[in-house]
Amino acid sequence: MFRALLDKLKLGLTKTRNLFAGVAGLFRLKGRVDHDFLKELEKKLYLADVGSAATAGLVDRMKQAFLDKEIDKETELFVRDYLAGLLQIEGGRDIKINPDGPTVIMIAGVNGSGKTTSIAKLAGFLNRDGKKVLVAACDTFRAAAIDQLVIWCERLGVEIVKGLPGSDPASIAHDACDKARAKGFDFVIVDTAGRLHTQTHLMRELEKIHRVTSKVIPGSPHEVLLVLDATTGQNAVLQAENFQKVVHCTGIILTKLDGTAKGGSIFSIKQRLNIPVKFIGVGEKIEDLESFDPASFVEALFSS
Ligand SMILES: Nc1nc2c(ncn2[C@@H]2O[C@H](COP(=O)(O)OP(=O)(O)O)[C@@H](O)[C@H]2O)c(=O)[nH]1
Ligand SMILES: [Mg+2]
Repeated sequence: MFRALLDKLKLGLTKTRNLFAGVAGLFRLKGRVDHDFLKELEKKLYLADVGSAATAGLVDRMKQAFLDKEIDKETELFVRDYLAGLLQIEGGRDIKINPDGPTVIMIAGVNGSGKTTSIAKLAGFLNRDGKKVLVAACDTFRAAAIDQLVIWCERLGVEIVKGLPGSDPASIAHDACDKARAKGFDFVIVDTAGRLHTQTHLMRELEKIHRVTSKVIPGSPHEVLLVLDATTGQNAVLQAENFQKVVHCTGIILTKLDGTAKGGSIFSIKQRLNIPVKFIGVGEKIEDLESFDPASFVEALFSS
């Protein structure tokens, strides 16, 4: 991994790194992998929010492979590889691309999780890569949500399809997909509301947007990315399980990792939901979105 990228990731993960320094520190000790060491490892992983199932699994494997052996580089590498392995999913980080036309990415998540900011970051990311991006402002529930997206798009020089506050989100999604197909856009990114009158209402609306896009562009949305706020820790898992019941989410954008020491909860989120984390948010600026790579993530947590 490029030094500059690793340094940026380390900076974004400062708070979580402070906790993982406790884990990494154990491997700087002289001695053997004995029961005290394993107990201490278990405690430190637990404190780092890795979650009980992942922690128990790791400590157990460590015991089988290294009991009574010297604590050295190899034991540390084992832990790093194990943790990175927990986050690995085949083809995990790639966006599924539509070979026959625009790729539709639908963004879901509760209010305040960072959907709109992540859309701006993602649009910027794709735009810099030379892709033609169209944004659909389908969070029509709050006028401010539309304005926020308009401002981002102006700044980025990215086109947006929007309607009046309170208008039907599915019809905006429809218009955006239509336009993208007709004008040869590479991507359509669809913003959605995070809260309506009721949970049922919200979920029905998401289903409807989903249905409408697939009618205009068959096979779409190609990705449904669920935005989860890392600062909420285990609560994020519950939110995700609720969303999964209605729309099949294909990936996660885990935001606000810069603002929390709970970054270790990524391990239990991934284990419980078994959907890949595709992007992580490490700040409020447009460039603070990273394509997620398990090995680099773990390296950033462990390296001094
Ligand atoms: N520190 C930090 N703040 C973020 C990040 N992503 C989003 N935010 C902030 O979280 C707040 C809510 O974001 P917004 O995109 O409006 O959430 P939405 O309601 O889901 O659309 C805003 O103040 C954002 O600046 C991140 O990765 N790091
Ligand atoms: Mg929003």
